[in-house]
Amino acid sequence: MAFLDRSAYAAIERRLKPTVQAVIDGKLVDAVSGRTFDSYNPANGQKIAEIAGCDERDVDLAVQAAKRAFEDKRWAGLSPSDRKARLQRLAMLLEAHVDEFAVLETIDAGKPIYDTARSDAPGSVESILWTAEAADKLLDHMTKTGDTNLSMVVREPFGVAAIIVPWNFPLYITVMKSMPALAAGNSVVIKPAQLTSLTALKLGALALEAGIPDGVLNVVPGSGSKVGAALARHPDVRVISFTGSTEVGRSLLSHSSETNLKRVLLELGGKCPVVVMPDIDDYDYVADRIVYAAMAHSGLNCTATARVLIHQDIKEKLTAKILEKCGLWFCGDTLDPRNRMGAMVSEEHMKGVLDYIRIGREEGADLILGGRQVLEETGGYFIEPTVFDNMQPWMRISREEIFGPVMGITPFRSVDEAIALANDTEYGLLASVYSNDLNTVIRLTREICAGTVSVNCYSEGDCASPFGGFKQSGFNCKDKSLWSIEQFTELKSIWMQLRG
Ligand code: TAP
Repeated sequence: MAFLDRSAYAAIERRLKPTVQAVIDGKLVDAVSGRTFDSYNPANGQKIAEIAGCDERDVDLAVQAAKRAFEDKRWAGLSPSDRKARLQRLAMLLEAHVDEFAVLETIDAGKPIYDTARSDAPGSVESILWTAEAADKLLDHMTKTGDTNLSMVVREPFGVAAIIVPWNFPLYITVMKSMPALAAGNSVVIKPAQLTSLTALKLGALALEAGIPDGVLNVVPGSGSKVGAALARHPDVRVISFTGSTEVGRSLLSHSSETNLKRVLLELGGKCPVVVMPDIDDYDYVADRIVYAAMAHSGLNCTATARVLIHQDIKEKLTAKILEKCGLWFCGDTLDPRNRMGAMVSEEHMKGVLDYIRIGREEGADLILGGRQVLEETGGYFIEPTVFDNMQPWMRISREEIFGPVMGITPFRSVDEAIALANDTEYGLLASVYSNDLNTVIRLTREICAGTVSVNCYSEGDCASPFGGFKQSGFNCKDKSLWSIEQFTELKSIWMQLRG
């Protein structure tokens, strides 16, 4: 794709008028309490907006609006092709503002425009279009019966769906989770991460323009402990879809079990491995992909391949290439598309990542690149690309999700050992394997325990590929694909007696 230049993005930033109110029942509204919270640009520490600081009362208003909208069928009662047309209109509006969304995401989340203009914003347009197109392609079923019966199996929407979004892909995850819920006929209440609420709020405002009926798509900004927990406890929320930490995922399950047994769809963390076999021939390509997989989105990615497992025979040669490729990933002005690395989302998160780097050194891993905060003079929270060698599987930097631009290299000697190392984790979100040997590839892809395995590339697949984790990386949840729509429905059997 072609980027604009830095000055064009800066001009867009100057023109931005962020939506800062909640979107409830078709209106932009202040929080009932009148409270606001501040949003900062993590790349320079400057305040960019004061956002409605919602709490339980706003959640209740949004859920009641969503429930009314569901029950009077202003959305669920439309034909699927009508829902499709309105979602397509929303995608077209987003596309018309795609550069504004990219810039807004960049200043709100600290993500480089290199990521937001190339991936987050256009990827969100693509995701809405794909899901909209699928809305009228889903089929209900009939089962075989004798002549005197008719048996239909139909999918029904739940009603009110809550969508809780993390700060690393604020727009894309909002879209990836809420559009399938809407395509299936549910009404949604979206809670963005407090650190990064602006693109979800802008999307909520655009949805009104697109003809999504009032109350069908609500956005309630505020803290996880107030807004998120209130959604998880609310008796009229029937399904909740969440991406974020394992700890909060667990708490949502507890809230569900203590209240109305709402369905809980969880996409949690990852500590993703890449396995490189000694038969690879293109070291340049493989090193380039490994570094991309670890450093894209500044490493703030649940599918970042932070555990790099390399066959002992090629470790030295490939490690040298990896270090060379890391040289292309420098931190800098996030509105300049030449910079591929952005800032950590907050000072607190940056300190957490730096802590892990210290722990890795204390545990005895060899720090062979980076490891420091950089560009302190900007007021931003930048960490340079960081590589550890000889990371052992017992080390905390190998077992825990760091969520930053940090990769660790671990050698192995056999396919068995590679599989054991790859699976030596409580996570199972994504793995990548590199080999030219078909038998080895098949064995690795089948035996590594992960929701997605990419071969000779780093990829989460396209919109048609289901995305979700195994083990503690996920629970009940497949984002993207037709399954993402189905999971926002319940199967109903209708059995009829006919006159013989
Ligand atoms: P979480 O704390 O899990 O936050 C994710 C979302 O849940 C945010 O909207 C958050 O709200 C909300 N939330 C927080 N506490 C809640 C509660 N008690 N009830 C309901 N909702 C609640 O993740 P984080 O702070 O963004 O990041 C922590 C770690 O999670 C990261 O270091 C990383 O390991 C992991 N993480 C994983 C992913 C993916 S893609 N799997 C994405 C982000 C983070 P507020 O933040 O507004 O309070």
